[in-house]
Parts: sequence; C-alpha cells; structure tokens
Amino acid sequence: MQYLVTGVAGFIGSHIAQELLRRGERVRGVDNFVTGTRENLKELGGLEFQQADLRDLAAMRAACRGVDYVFHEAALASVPRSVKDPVSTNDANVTGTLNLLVAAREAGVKRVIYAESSSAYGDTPTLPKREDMLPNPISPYAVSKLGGEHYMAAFYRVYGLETVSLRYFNVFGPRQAADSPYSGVLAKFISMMLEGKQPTIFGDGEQSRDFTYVDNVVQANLRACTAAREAVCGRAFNIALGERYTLNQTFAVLRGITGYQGEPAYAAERAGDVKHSQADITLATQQLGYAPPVSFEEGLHRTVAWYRQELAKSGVAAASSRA
Ligand code: UD2
Repeated sequence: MQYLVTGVAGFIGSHIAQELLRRGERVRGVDNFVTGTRENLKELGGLEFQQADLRDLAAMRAACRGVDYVFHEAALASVPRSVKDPVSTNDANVTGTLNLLVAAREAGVKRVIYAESSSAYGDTPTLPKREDMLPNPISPYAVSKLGGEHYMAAFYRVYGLETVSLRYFNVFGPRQAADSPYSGVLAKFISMMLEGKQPTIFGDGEQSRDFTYVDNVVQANLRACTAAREAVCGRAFNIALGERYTLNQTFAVLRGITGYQGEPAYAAERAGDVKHSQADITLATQQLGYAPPVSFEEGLHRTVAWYRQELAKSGVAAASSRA
C-alpha cells in the first residue's frame, strides 16, 4: 500500500507518518512549511517528501499519483488565526481540501481520512457532544473545517470516493509547536512552565476541553483506513478521550508535573472561544473499534518529558555556541 500524509511536517501529520513508517509502510508526505517544520521531518526516515501547497491543484495531482490511502492533516489550525485572517484559513482549509479531493478521485485513491475539528459543535450547551447534533460553528476556523467535512461527505455521495472525517478534540503531545501566538494551549503552557515563565489563561479558566493525546488520534486514523465502508464512509466520528478538564484544573496538574511554582496570569476571554467541549466517543468505539490507549495524565507526563528534552537540547546548543 502507498500512503500519502498531507501536513506531514506538522504535529499530527508527523505522528501518523512515523507510525506508518515504523510498520514498514510506503509513505509519501507533502507540506508547504507554513506551520510545519523541517525539524519534524528528521524523525521520518524513509519518507518520500514533496514540498507542495494544497492550493496548487497540479501539485496535489502529483502527490496523489499511485496512492491508496490519504491522511489529510494539512490545515491552518487555530481559532484566533482565523479571526485575524479568515481568507487564508478558508483558502488552506476549504479550497485546499477540495483540491486534494479532486486529485484523489482522479488518481483512484481508495480512501481519504480527514482531520476535522471539534470546533464544528460550537457553543451548544449539551455535553457530551454527539455526532447527530446539529453543527453550530462559531469561528471562521470552525466553519472552514466543517466545510471540508461537507466536501468529504459530498465526494463519497456523488463520486463514490471513500472518505471518513475524524473530529479531533484538542489534541496535544510531542512536536506540537509551542512558539507561535496560535499554538495550542498545552504546548504553550508546558514549554513556558518548564522555562519558569508565567502562562496566561484567557477568561476565568473554567472553560473545559477534552484534551486528547496524539497517539489516540493516530490509532483512530489507522482504524479508519480498514473499517468497513458501509460503517464509516461519508460519516464523521468524534476522536477524543471522552473526558473534560478545565484550564484551571489542567494548570494545577501541570504544576505538579513541571515543578513550576507560580500562579497563572488571567486576561480577557478570546473572541470565538467555545466554553465547554467534551466528546461522546461511542460511535467511534462501535464503528472504528477506537479505544484511546493513553490517558490525560499519562499524555501530559509524556509531553512534558519531551519538551524537557527539547529544552535540554536547546540549552546545550546555546551553551556550545557561547563557548
Ligand atoms: C480548537 C478546537 C480543537 C482544534 C483546535 C486547533 C474547540 C473546542 N476545539 O481548539 O478541536 O481544532 O482548535 O487549533 O473548538 N488559552 C489560554 N491561554 C493561551 C492559549 C489558549 O487560556 O495562552 C485558552 C483558549 O482561550 C481556549 C483554550 O485555552 O479557551 C484552548 O485553546 P487552544 O487554542 O489550545 O484550542 P481551541 O480550544 O481553540
């Protein structure tokens, strides 16, 4: 089998590619390095890499040639980025996804698995979120990811291209970028706390998230490839832990793991933010055989250990450049 991972130099894409390579599979990856990094590719020995942008249909045609399965992880993620620049988010996430689907269909790809987002649910009061609830996106980012999901379903219905959408809930883990204003909260908090810097909580910290360790998401993707067509294609599945933690609770747990002594700063709530998010993962459990292997705390421990190691490496590099 030949696999294609879009966004392979990004956080989640690099983890999926790494697991496929570990299993001895043939993996091609594309990335435009807008948010992905060359550093992330270093872990991916054996990867066939093409630098390409999803907005370039000809490049997507070249990427899909001879491919059996596509994991579509490339996107401009981040709610605040989309609030600031909705057009770029739409170009990458909606037009980019459409181009990929057109190319995948022409190339006779067997199945496309899509990184959808829990932001599709928006701020509806009902918890946990179930796939049969009406979507209610708030931010341009949420609209763009949901747009991609609708294209996935349409390509299955209209052209018979097999597609599966996985609605990821706040994924975290090693290699998640921590150095951008648009970084995920756990990447930011962990790296700051390890450096003794004070993190800022937007709002009162009582907002909650279903934080999901990246290995759980990798498992879901691999199962989505092999699950029965009639059970999964043209559909969307929540991929999460099925629990929720407030930012205040999470900060307290991280204080224990990182050894950070200070308190968080508090600032105004972020525009487009959802208050509470938690998944019902019954459907993915039943139809994909999804069973998240890593708990929240275990995931935090592994993630902190990774950032600690990175910090030690950069400390060594800084010391040797001074010498
Ligand atoms: C959304 C989606 C998630 C994924 C992600 C990609 C929801 C519920 N989740 O995550 O599935 O698609 O987008 O970007 O829509 N925060 C702080 N301080 C900081 C940074 C963030 O307090 O320095 C808060 C932020 O206001 C929010 C929470 O932490 O309440 C999580 O923010 P995030 O950017 O990590 O992820 P979120 O929930 O927008």
